[in-house]
Amino acid sequence: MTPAVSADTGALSQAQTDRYWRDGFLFPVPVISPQEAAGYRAQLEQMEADWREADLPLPLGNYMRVNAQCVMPFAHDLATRADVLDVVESIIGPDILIYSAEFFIKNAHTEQFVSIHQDLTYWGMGTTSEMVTAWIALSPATVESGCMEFVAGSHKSEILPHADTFDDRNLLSRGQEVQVDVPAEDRTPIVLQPGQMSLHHGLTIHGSGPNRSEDRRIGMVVRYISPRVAQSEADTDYAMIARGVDRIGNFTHYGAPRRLFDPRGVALFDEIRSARAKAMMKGAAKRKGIYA
Ligand SMILES: O=C(O)CCC(=O)C(=O)O
Repeated sequence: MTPAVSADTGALSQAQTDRYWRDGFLFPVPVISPQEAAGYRAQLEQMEADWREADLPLPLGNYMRVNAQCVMPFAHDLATRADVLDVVESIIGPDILIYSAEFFIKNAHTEQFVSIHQDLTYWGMGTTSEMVTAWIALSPATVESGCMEFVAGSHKSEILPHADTFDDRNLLSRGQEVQVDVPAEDRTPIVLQPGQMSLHHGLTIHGSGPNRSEDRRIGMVVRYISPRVAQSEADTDYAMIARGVDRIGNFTHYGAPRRLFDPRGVALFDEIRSARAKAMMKGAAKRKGIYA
């Protein structure tokens, strides 16, 4: 079990960062209290109740699944908390951009899953190590509820061949699956309690199974990048400054949403979605799901 982050600075210890770079992931890292996690979950579920039937340009699930930081103030708030950013800074340095905040939710007793994949496959960012994903648990992520599984050391490989499945139960944009066999003994279950997070590298092979538990499995996933990351597939790309400065200018920046689904945020969401579709759907035989 990974010890708590250092009490004085909030940064990871040298042993923890060494472990991240050795394995391609690190967990559990406690970042917020279980009570705070329950508070974010309550805001999320209130939003779902209030906006599920609302007249939004896209289904509510699209706004939850990517770029929630554009339209949901509570998602922006959690993604920019100092306790989270202090940890992220230990991996990618003091200048931190939010690329996307995403809710990966599996309802109780459902068949939804995430096929094993490497995140960077369709991001148009090459094999950069200057991005890290934080997966923050807002409910228990256990083997029973379908927690993620990581393959230690797999971040040291290149981007491996993936095949699209477009399976409706798959939470990924194109149901992409890495074309390698991963024996069960090579998979580490990433068990997290509410308020804990895991970190993973963009090349780490990972996936997750169905939720067989009585509760929803809710993770808020934040993709953080350094300003040095560059987009090479999409014509333009966007990111939000969470900490520090961007002296490079590879991304168009934008501000925090003022309220849930304010029109400016909704328009921005669609602008980003359209721009990224070129990279995210590159080579896909069909357009389906988030980037359709
Ligand atoms: O939440 C999951 O089960 C998978 C999430 C995932 O693929 C990711 O965070 O990159």
